[in-house]
Amino acid sequence: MRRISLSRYLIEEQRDKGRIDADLRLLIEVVARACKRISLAIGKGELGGVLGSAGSENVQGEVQKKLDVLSNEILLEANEWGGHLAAMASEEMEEPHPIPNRFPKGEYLLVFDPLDGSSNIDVNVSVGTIFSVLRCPEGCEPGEAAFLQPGCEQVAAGYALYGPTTLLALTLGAGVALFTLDRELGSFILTGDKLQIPAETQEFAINMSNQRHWEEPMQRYVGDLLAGVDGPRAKDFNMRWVASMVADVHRILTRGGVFMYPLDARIAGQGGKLRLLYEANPMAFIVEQAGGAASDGHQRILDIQPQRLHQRIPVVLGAKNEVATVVAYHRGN
Ligand code: P6P
Repeated sequence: MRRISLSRYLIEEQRDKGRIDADLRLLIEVVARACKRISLAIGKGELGGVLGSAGSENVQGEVQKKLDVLSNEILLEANEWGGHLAAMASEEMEEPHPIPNRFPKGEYLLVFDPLDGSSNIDVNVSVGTIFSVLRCPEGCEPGEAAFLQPGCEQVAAGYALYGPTTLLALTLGAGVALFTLDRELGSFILTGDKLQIPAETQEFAINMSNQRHWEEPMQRYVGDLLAGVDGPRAKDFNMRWVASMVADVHRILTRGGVFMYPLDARIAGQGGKLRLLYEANPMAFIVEQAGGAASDGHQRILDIQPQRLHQRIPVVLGAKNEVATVVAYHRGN
């Protein structure tokens, strides 16, 4: 593996492969730099005075952590002056964030979850930033409607994982690359490329405490997993649940598995728990680019036409054959 920097990787994608233009290269570099700042803030923990609640709620009605607010501000400030964006949207803001008139505007839309899994911060468990890049439709005002594009329209997606090391996973539509932050250099260095998720797995990720609320097909599917080698699946399964989507998805990208946040009776009225535009879509793009699959239990996530900026959906993603099995259970096969 050539240990090249993210900057060199992006230059090669632009100059040698013509896969991205200068504005998209700048966008990814700016987001990566913002993630480095977020990583630094998280790393200080209590010493940085950034733990605990911000004393406010976000558009989702969730209590905001100080780091949710700080991470959101870091991403907004980093991205508004470069001239590469038409607008931004975030889990933490009800409406899209327009580019201030004092700055030039570009053709890209950036939508992100600035700090996913933030309930884990105060207990020092990995959290992450998830981002998705779309093109602003020609002649379209960069308001909410501009963002309501199916996930198959994404031109790039990625996540930063703030764990024992800070990692950046990135897809530009031709495979998934992985970068590790070299804290001495302050650069993301390529440490993985063309990542692949095995089609089969014996490891699933779900919050089992919600079991009694799931729809019948999911109850039956997970029940058969738990029955192990004596059950209809005729093999034993292991379970993991970090409750940080970035950490769970990264494990799947690294060693396989299937991740599920299904509908349940508590949240059926909301359409699910995870958000389509800045959690499900970017992760689905990454997972499919690594040979996996991503469904809402019935259809491909990347084909879903969003109706609202903060729309929620059920999510099943990871090992292609295991996702197909979950869909088959939902179809009653
Ligand atoms: P639960 C974090 O809040 C998140 O949005 C995802 O990162 C994670 O997979 C899920 O919710 C965890 O939900 O209900 O298990 O706490």
